Amino acid sequence: MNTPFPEGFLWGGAVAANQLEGAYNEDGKGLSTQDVAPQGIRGPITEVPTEDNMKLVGIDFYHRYKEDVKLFAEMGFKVFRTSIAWSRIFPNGDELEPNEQGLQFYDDLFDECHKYGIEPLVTLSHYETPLHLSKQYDGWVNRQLVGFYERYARTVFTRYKDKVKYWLTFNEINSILHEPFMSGGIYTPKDKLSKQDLYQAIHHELVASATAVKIGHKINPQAQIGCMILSMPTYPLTPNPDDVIAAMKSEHMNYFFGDVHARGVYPGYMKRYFREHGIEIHMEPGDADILKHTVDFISFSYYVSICETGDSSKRTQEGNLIGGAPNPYLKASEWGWQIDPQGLRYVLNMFYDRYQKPLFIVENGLGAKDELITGEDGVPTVNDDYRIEYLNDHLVQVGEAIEDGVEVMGYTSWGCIDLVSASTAELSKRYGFIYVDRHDDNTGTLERYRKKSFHWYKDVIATNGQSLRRSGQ
Ligand code: BGP
Repeated sequence: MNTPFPEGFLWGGAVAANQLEGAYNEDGKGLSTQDVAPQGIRGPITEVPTEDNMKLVGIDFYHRYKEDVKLFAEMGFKVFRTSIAWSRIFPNGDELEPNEQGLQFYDDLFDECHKYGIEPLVTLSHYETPLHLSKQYDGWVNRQLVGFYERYARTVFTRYKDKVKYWLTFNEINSILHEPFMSGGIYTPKDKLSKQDLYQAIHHELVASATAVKIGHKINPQAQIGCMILSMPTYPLTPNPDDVIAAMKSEHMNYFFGDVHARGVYPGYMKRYFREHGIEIHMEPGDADILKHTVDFISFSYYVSICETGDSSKRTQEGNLIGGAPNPYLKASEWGWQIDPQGLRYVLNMFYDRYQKPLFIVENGLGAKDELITGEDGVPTVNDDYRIEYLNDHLVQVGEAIEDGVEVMGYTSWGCIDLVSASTAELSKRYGFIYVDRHDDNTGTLERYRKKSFHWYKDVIATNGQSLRRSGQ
């Protein structure tokens, strides 16, 4: 077949527990940081869960996963990325014994995937620290979190040894720089959090991540354990060297996380940053050795690229968590995220040049408003040509990167079934191939319907990418 995608390429889709499972207080689950964040990342948090929090119900995946996995199988998924809700396994996070009902749920889910030959790809921590760890310990600022996370990781690695081969340690680990509560469970408000505490928290996560790699390999030598980075290629706004250096510095802030995960040491530019900002990372004996347990592969999300400039008055763009200056050559989504398919080829090359490790694109997609219509067969559907175009153009660029020699393990498009948005907590920001009848005012039947993109993606997978259309074709 005339396709750049290698045989065995892992096609699939991605979700996160807190954005679709619902059942936030069932079967012994404890509260997580998401259960008190009804308005998404930047909104205020509440004392207790409130009814307007769409995530409490999600799309009721907890009770409907069999129907959903069947639909994924119909599309031909080879892999399904989801996360384990830490607070289902350790409701408060600091218990000594896990919650059996929580463990059983994921046993059943992974069995269901295997029934159809779908390999689970599991994120240990996807924006949902147990709330107790956040409130009582201030999240990852506290060194004790390393031990709690280790116990959790050991528990699930052991339990799912024969069911899960691919693991990710922290979702978009670098997002803690911008969203310390959601990403790092840090309860101290962002404007009161010192750089010292922030970078100490990051150190704890990096140590925890490397510890997970170490124990994961011990428990199952076949396990493939990766880090997960929010990628955002940064272009200089102009050829002005000030802009070029500003772009380089911005890239460093994100590469820092990949560098430690892939090379096992702190890079020189971060040591300089620490010196210049009066930050002293407290390292315990053994930390430097632990960090040497580097990841098997690098995974990342990709939605947008940004521009950087030395002139801070030009930095206005709203992007996926990280701002920047708008790129005059690119169009944006309805939520202002600039669309740049070639940026994906670029970032794949950059990561591969830097690390020479296999790469996995574990998030990419278009959040858009969909209109449910009656299809020719009388069944409701969505004509989401805009989503097809977005995904097609990005996948063509993945093919280009593979032609460039980049080793790409797979691609899981974000929100393969409609779910609650992380940044805005809306359901109307839809990414799925499968439409879910649920709305921002909490109404809806929760019925599932195949969109046009469902059939399109099925074809892409069946032909291993041969059906993708390059522009002009
Ligand atoms: C990433 C998160 C996901 C996801 C995605 C889309 O940052 O890892 O959890 O939600 O972005 O973002 P949003 O849901 O805000 O549109």
